[in-house]
Amino acid sequence: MPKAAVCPAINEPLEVVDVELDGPKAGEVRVRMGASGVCHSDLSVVNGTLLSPLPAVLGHEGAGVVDAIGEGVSRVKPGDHVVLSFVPQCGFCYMCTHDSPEMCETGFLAMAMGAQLDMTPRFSRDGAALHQMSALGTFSEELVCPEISTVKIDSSVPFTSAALIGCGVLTGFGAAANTADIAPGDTVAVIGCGGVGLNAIQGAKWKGAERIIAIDRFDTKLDMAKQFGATDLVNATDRDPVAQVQELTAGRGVDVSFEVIGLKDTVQQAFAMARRGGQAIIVGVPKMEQTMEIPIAMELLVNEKQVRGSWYGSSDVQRDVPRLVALYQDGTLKLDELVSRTIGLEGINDAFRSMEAGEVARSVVDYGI
Ligand code: COD
Ligand code: ZN
Ligand code: ZN
Repeated sequence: MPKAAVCPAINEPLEVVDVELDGPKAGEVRVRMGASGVCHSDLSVVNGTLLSPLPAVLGHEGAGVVDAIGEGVSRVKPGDHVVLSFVPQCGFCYMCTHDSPEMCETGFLAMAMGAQLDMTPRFSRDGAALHQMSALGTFSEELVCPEISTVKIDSSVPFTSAALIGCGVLTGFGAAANTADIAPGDTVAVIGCGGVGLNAIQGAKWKGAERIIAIDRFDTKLDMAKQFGATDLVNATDRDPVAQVQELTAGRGVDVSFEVIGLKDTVQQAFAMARRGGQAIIVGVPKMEQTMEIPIAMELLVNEKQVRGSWYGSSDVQRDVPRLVALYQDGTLKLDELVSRTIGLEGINDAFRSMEAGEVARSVVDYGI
């Protein structure tokens, strides 16, 4: 019986309890978890910003070792180390075959249902089904997930660092590397330097951006942004960040801006600080009812500005996870530095508090295997 952190209902603290886990069915694998990052979207499920069926085992950013496989599984075998993808990518649906596996139709259904591809979850408690966030539920010592949610990695990568690839790194790095059109020498701005924003900075640097303007409310986050490649630091609480960016760019604005928080105000700021012909890439997800205002004549037409959403960093996980692991191994990609603290499952509620207080890039649950 694995121990897991269960979210019983919106606005309730997570409960760490023993849960039942069924074995893997056809096309599924059982993974003994090595580590799980605590991401802002886990908190968004708890506070109701992100709708996900409850009660559920939360957690969607993890890595571990395969310990059993269901019928027909060929991608991985027991003993393999894997990073888990929070979007199952089938490779066959319309979106997967149109260069958009991050929007896999098969995967989205399972995610929306908080279940496996057959729409049933494998966790239960006292006989009642428990949903699995993103078809995973990485806040559990063990889980069962679709084979297509796993990507095999080199066993030399520590689980606490590998785990972060599964959400924060793919989302942030991919927004810059895959979604945005960044050319060598460009100037970019990243609004929000949490675990995901720091990876957008790393991705922009990898694409050859020359100036990277980091924007946050906390100087502690800006100091981290500098370590990750930012060249200019803007504290948004001092003065209007758009005005500060205009001053840093001779009044022109940036080639590409990233919003990595999920607030209407900062989405508007990202759009305003993009130069004529520039791009605003929206990574954060605001509340469902939020809309954005765009002056059509001046901004869309005359200024030819683009605004583009980036879901899961437009990632193809089978292509991008091995690329990120290689960049980590050659020292280009910082992962260890993203781990601010390691905790046990019982520390998750406090990890949410420290995330909101701006104390950490990432808290990571270390299962100690
Ligand atoms: N101005 C400047 N900075 C701000 C402001 C503001 N008004 N408000 C907050 N910030 C800073 C905070 O100080 C913090 O440093 C940062 O913004 C947010 O960081 P975290 O660590 O709280 O959040 P992340 O990096 O873990 O997650 C950010 C996301 C944008 C990914 C997340 O919040 C979100 O919207 N997730 C949904 C998008 C998505 O892809 N979800 C799928 C699974 S994550
Ligand atoms: Zn996440
Ligand atoms: Zn698909």
